[in-house]
Amino acid sequence: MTAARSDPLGTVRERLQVAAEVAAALAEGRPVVALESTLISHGLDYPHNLEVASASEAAVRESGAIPATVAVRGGRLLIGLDADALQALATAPRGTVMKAARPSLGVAVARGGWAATTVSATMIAAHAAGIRVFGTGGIGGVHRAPAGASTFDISSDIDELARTPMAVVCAGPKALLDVPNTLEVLETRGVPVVAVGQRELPGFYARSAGFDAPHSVPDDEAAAALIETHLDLGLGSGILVCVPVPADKALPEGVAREAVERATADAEAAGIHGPDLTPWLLARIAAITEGASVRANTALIVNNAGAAGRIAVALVARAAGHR
Ligand code: PSU
Ligand code: MN
Repeated sequence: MTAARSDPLGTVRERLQVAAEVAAALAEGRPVVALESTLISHGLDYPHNLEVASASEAAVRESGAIPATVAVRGGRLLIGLDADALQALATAPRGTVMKAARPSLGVAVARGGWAATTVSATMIAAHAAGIRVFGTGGIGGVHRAPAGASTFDISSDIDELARTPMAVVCAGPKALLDVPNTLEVLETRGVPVVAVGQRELPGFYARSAGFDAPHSVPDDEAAAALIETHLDLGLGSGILVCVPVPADKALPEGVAREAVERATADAEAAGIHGPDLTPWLLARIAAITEGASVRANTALIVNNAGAAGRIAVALVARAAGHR
């Protein structure tokens, strides 16, 4: 006990409940990919949420890695959900599942019951378990402020990326954010942002945010090489890997922008703030685009899971090559 307490992550580790398959893969140095659960409980509706979660796990397996969906249940941080647990989380009535981020993780653990993990909470749990690659849809960032104003609504995902050394694979900062300001804060906090397969920053619903990413690499293999170097430097920060949404499911630039602007104005008028804002905006954008945003969101989540799997496999192969 004393030894565990001297480790700053000891207390998180003590709360982990790692699925047998995931534990075996980690012990043998095989590739594992963490997946988040807020998109299951707060991002998509049943049965679509379960289909996307299952398809993401399948995409990770197809790449040769083991998926580990992360959530909180009964005061434990689950690393890897079996089919029954995924089903239970996906069908839990709205409002019964907490959204757990770094600031609310203690509350979620103390409360018992189910909590879904955002990017920040998933990073905390996955890193404590020894996982280096995490696939998600979009990260939280700096929200948009009304014209002429500034906002303090900056997701704890940003700070987590600054302090937790792992690769997070996403489709670019969500279009519903203030993307330029999100990039500024990531830069300030020491988080490299790299686009895969193109110079431009992926724009979540659209393939491009309309400007170049800070860095870019040609493919997953090159992404793995960069991740390895970044993590080897021991800087302490994570790295944000941005993969464009599949072309056939992308929303045209103008459609995405218009939907985001309308939804943001509606949220402002409805007085939505705090952790409720991101799920509210996602639902509003889905209504405005008549489901097209959900098709894009689905495609990019599954696509990112596959990319994260290939990157995790490449990282393990590189480590074996150095021995
Ligand atoms: N991207 C999606 N759907 C989601 C989210 C991201 O397509 O549901 C979630 C992620 O879990 C992310 C969180 O970490 O939204 C950010 O919430 P906030 O802005 O409140 O920090
Ligand atoms: Mn917020």
